[in-house]
Amino acid sequence: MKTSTTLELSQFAEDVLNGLSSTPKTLSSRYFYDDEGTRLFQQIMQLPEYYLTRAELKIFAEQKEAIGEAFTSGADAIDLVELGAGDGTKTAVLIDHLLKKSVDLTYSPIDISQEANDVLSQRFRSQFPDLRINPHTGDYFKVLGSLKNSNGRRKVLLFLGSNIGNFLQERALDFFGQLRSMMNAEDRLFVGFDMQKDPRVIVAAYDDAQGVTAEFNLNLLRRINRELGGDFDTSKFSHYAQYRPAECAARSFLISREKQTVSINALNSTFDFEQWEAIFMEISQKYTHPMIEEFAEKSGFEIEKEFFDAENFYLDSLWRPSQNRER
Ligand code: AVI
Repeated sequence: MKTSTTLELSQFAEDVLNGLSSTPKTLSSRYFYDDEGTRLFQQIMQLPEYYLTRAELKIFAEQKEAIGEAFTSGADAIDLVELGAGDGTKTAVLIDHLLKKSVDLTYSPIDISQEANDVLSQRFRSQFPDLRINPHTGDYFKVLGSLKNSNGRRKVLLFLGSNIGNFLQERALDFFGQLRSMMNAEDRLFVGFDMQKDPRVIVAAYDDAQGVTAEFNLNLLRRINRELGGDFDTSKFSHYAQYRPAECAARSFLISREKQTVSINALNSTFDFEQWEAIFMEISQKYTHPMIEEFAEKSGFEIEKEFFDAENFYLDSLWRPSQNRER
């Protein structure tokens, strides 16, 4: 890597610079979701190989009664607070059920993207005219900090889609610990976990036959071209997905098919790639039950109730703050 001047860089630019200067090279999957990436992810969720979304939706559809009871047990009113809601399809199933049960309910999606919040709120306003919606745009923890102790109602935090799987283990533990510190004793956390299963099923989910996941990864190179003036030729990279069963971790890479040099104007830099050199793009962690128990315990929670699909492919786990760690 060669950089000639010191520049004032955006967070994206800085992360790309650091990632492509590391050994091995890496790019953060956090940046997958520009408009095109969001569209490709919507397509992934429809793929026959990508079982995660269907499994979680099935849990919601088939167990909404029990989930609703668990959310409301011991509470007169609940505020559903969703961290990174996406298109809200799964949450809509629960909201519909809770409204039909006349539960005193509000819904607060939190997203870093104003546009994502606007689209979702608009959709839910027309789908559920009686629902009170309070969208918040910004960093999860800043928003949650401002919501702590704001009223006497139970907050149920939703973190669905196995989004936690895209965090490295240490960061995931830290994330849960931070959530815990922003919760009151009566609040709950509802987390979606993709479970360990036949490795072939998992690899297929991240290496689909139509190549949509490959495009999803390559789109980050195109995003660098668009936003940072890069000259990646995406035909010179191919997507490679692997699953390591002993670590329960799926990882995606982009492999440089030839020796090449890529330049990125906004970074005033060039980056050399050897033939077959890899860029590490994404981890999608899978879980065993003991791993989930350990997470809950180490971050100050007790598992209250668990909702599996029929195949045990996926788990939505409801956690309450442990009493002995009250802050
Ligand atoms: C958003 N996240 C949970 C997805 C996953 O399964 O790790 C992102 C994804 N990457 C490739 N396909 C889907």
